[in-house]
Amino acid sequence: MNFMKRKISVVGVPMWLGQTRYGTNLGPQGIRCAGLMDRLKGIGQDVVDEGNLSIGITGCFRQSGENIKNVKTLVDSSEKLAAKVSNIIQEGRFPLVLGGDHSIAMGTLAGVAKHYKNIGVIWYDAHADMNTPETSPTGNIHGMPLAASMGLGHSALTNIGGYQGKVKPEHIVLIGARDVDQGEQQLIEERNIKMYTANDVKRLGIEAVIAESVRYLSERCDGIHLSFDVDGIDPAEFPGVGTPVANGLSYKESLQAVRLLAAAENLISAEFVEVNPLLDKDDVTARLTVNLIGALFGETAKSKQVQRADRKRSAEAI
Ligand code: Z70
Ligand code: MN
Ligand code: MN
Ligand code: MN
Repeated sequence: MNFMKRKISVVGVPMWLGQTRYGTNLGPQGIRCAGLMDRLKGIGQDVVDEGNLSIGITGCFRQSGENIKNVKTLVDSSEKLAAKVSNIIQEGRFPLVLGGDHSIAMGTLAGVAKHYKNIGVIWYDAHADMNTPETSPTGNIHGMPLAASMGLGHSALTNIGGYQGKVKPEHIVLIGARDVDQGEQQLIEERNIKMYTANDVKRLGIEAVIAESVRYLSERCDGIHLSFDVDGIDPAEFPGVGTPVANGLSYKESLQAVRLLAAAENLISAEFVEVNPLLDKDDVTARLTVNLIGALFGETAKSKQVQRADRKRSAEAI
């Protein structure tokens, strides 16, 4: 067996107020309806669905004069998620968080980092999500979670979980970046943050990039969190996203990436974010996201075939 057996707890976060397009709140249900639980059970993983977090639904956008939207709702839900994720780890289980827009990463990381001194983060994304209200072109919090988790930006965000500095800049690897704002680029250079742009991945190959990233983080960290924003993948293949950026990573490369991570013993948590079923075409983004999650937990092309045959047989038996 070349993948880890894990005790997985799924938690959905129907959040969309980290940006302004309604629909990422439907992401967790979209992913579930595409068959997530059956697929994970089908490969023998111990998995429970803990349902969706109940989160604030009122968004009134700019509540203050500052360049940041929906702070209060975002902080409240992040606190809930942090507590939930922390409990899951306390129980010896692996948190698999379904977004929701990427602002939810602030809560996930606050919950995970309570249990690890030095967490490593793989940030698979077209974006760097390292803005602060000073540098953000939009005021959208889904462009800020990595900065906030490093302790930079609005104090309401940096203090989520009751402590600052969940992640150190030298413990982050960005993969797939291709739409990085000026202030983010400056931060990446100043703090010497490791980044593989989408072009770097094409040049080096995804196998080498993942191997290098895992080696880099394993040398420095006591666990690795995967934060997978599906807009890292090219919008021609993953249309169901709110902020599409051309020239992305391919689905095939991404599947290979998660397959390689399936064997990583020090993978401690994961989240899949930014699936927007309202912008999707025939649920392709949700369905392929389930393939990615399946592969992260050990599903192979062969095991998928076997499962499909099993499902067909049991359907015929009814
Ligand atoms: C831009 C901003 C972003 C995700 C888009 C976009 C940020 N840099 N993040 N999609 N996940 O508004 O800060
Ligand atoms: Mn993102
Ligand atoms: Mn993104
Ligand atoms: Mn931009």
